[in-house]
Amino acid sequence: MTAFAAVDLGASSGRVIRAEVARVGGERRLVLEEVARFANGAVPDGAGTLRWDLTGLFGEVVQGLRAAGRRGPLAGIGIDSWAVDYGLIGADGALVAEPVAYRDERTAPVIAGVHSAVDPEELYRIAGMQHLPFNTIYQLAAERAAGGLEGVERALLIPDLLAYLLTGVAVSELTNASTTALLDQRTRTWSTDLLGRIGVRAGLLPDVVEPGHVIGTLSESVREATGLGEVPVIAVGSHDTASAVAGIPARGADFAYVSCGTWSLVGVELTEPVLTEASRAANFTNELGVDGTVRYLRNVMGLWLLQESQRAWREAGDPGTDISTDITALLDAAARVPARRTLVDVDHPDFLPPGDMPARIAAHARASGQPVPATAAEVTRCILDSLTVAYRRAVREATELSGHPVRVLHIVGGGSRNALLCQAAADATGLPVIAGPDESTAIGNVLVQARAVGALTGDLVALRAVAARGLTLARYEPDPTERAAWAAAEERVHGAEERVHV
Ligand code: LRH
Repeated sequence: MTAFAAVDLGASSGRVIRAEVARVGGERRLVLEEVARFANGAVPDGAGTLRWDLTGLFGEVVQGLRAAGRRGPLAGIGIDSWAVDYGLIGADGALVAEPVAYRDERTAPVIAGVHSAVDPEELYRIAGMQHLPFNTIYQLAAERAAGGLEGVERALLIPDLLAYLLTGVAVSELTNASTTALLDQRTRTWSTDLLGRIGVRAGLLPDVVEPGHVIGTLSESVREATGLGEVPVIAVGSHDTASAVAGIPARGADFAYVSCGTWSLVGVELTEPVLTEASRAANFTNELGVDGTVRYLRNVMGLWLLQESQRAWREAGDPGTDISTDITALLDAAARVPARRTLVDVDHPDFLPPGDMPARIAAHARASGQPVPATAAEVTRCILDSLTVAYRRAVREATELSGHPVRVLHIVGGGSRNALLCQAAADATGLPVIAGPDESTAIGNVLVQARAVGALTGDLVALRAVAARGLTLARYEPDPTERAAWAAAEERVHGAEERVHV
């Protein structure tokens, strides 16, 4: 038996999972145990900038590793988190400030300037990223414009930053590096050309390493704080979506996926990027994955809309909406609301920053002449139906633009437990949905570590087969009588798009 710790940080919570590669009846399988869970969230600092409490998160990670180590020795530690954000390291080797969070609006004034230095068509041909206002290229341009890069030694993406704090070694892990829009898809390394054009010195970002690379071992102070020995910190698919997709229990290649958490990442897995103008226009991204794979997907706004709605209801403390804090009761009530009554374009930029989502949804409903969702259940139904429309559209366009055949839709992550959403996704796409596991990110993280130290062998298909053993997955068959209604719903949302001005 060999055990690993997977540190998985999401935008709303983080966890440390201890995973054993065990032998059960002559077969290898993974046995996971969550040893620590803690809240996360971006909060405005005194100057109104949204920041992550990285120092607090690091403390939680250290405590989580301590808890993992108490249960027995560890053969590796792997870290994954949300993409695009970074922390800056000064000449003294310490963090300059808590990292700015991607929902902060600091990039708005610099995007046009970046696009005049590199036009978006050329940028896509080099880096292959969906245009998102928070891509690291814009964040670094904003940072530089504000003088924030002066005297800075390194910029480290969040998992690389945590690995640095654990080991003292600075690297840039490939999968997450690809989300910066500063990586050249052809060479799979930093584009010094792009960095130069936004005025960022090439050495700011450390050398790129592949998932499976051993970054270093725990520093002495971390060994003391965790009670662990010289455990290697191993680069995994450090972009959480890379690990989530590596952990999908797929049997072959002909699948689409929704990695469903704060975001919904919807697409297919390819062996080559699609860098065409049609793909750029459709806003599809080519994130790099484990073993040379490409995640060809669209970022769909995801359960963020529901998470923020729940926050608004909690803060309002309205007793009439008290089911809103109990997710099971809320989803039950939403299931009783008639389907597709009100639909919004979940990817509208209005929904990106934190704030009062029920009010923003109401404004969109009003502006497009639809019934305004009045109760928490109605708002929830509107969000889930609108997400389903976005899934239908993204799956269809991903297969059309890539030519990749798809036979089944895997839904992984926390949203895979949402039966209403999974059934709707099956009905809307016409594909059978296999739902689960919800901890596929931790699974993908561990698979890469286990192979790096020789506890598992084989390609991604073989690794996924190990992870799939012993899992109980739900299956949702598409109801063909629902298909036309979803097609009409998609038409309604995207036909109505131009008319919505709020
Ligand atoms: C999901 C995710 C997604 C990114 C976003 C910033 O957690 O990593 O893939 O685009 O966060």
